[in-house]
Amino acid sequence: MTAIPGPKSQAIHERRTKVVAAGAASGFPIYVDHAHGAILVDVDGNQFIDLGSGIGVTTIGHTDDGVVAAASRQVGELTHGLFTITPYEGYVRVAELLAAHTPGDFAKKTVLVNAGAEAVENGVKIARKYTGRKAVAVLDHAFHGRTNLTMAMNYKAMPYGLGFGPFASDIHHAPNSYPYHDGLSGAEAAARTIAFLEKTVGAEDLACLVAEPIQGEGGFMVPAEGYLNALQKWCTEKGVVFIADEIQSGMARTGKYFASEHFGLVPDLVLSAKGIAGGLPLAAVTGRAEIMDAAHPGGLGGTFGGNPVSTAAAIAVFEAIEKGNLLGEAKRIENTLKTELLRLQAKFPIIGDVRGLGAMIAMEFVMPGTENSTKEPNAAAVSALSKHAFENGVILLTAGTYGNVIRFLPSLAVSDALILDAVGVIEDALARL
Ligand code: PLZ
Repeated sequence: MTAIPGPKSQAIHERRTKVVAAGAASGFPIYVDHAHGAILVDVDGNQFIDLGSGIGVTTIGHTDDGVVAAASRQVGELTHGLFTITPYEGYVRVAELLAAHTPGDFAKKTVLVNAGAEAVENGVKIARKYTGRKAVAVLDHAFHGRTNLTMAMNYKAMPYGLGFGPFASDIHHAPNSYPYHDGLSGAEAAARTIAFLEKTVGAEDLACLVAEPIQGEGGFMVPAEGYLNALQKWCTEKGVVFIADEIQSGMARTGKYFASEHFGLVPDLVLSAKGIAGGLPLAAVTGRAEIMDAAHPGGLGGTFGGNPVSTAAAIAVFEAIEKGNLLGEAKRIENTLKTELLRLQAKFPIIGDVRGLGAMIAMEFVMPGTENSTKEPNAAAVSALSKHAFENGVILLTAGTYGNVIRFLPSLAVSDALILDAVGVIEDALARL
């Protein structure tokens, strides 16, 4: 409708620069008016194909009819109860749904909180109380949040941590599995991780290992086969709580309720957030009843955790996944998108790797070489591609420790036609580049 950004977006942007903290910077200078399915409409009437879903939040689509109806009904009935004071059924129902859909056939319990970082915090808290141990292990290239503890758990200092310390102590960063770069088998990569933890921490001191089954901000690394299983086995033998951070990879995103299922993993605790409530803030720690119940009554809580409107929306999300066969839709998206991206990779050698599962797919960009491409990160290509896509109506997110990954997190409501439309824009951008 207008040049991007349009005049109305520009006017809001001008006001924003005076009153919004610089730290809360935005990736794109358009202001969204409304959205539905996989389409965002800005205040100037421009439409964008949204391949990011607000970093994997509107997994079942923007303003899904079921979520809108459930949340709207709930707003008129009860907006706040504070579950730990005067409880309500929605919280219990979400805990039942999480117990049913997280991996593992054993008694499970849940605590609901507001956001992903708070779920990570609570997972660690519970693991420490259960084990009586203090140390926490994470993997290289991880992202776990922006609170003090979770900043210490992130791999990347800039922009997440730099200057914001001192950080929580006793956090140990172990090497991960990154098949495109390390070339290690799952067993070899796991032996390296375990050797590191045994040497530098000692299993006896470790309360938990927190791992993203497919790393999100780090660049959608799918670990080598058997890697996570070997880590879980080691954790079980050593009494270390294995926590799967499924905040980005969970809730049907990869074609299973939780990405752990692709690997046959049964984590002790599973962390959910992002897609769980269709855009409303909600997060959860779900896991083995005996571990969850280690936290004493009154030891877990928070004013807004498990808000009634968010829990009503979450129940509608679980219904939508079942009714719309969204696990199947994630596989459809994987087929369409991966086929197209592999075609682009064959044409443009700066696409070093195409990887991911379901609607969590990425391309890693590398520098051209004289004969073959190198594996050196090419962040410039990623910024140029993302900029061109944006100016041509496609919201594309970047990722990766070196900023050289384009990640696709479309809603499961995105049609093949929209995917192909967006790929056309990407192909055009790559040809120009
Ligand atoms: N764990 C695996 O992906 C959030 C970060 C957005 P919150 N990822 C998006 C940003 O710029 O801060 C995330 C994640 C994984 C934890 C978190 C943290 O979740 O809901 O953002 O706190």
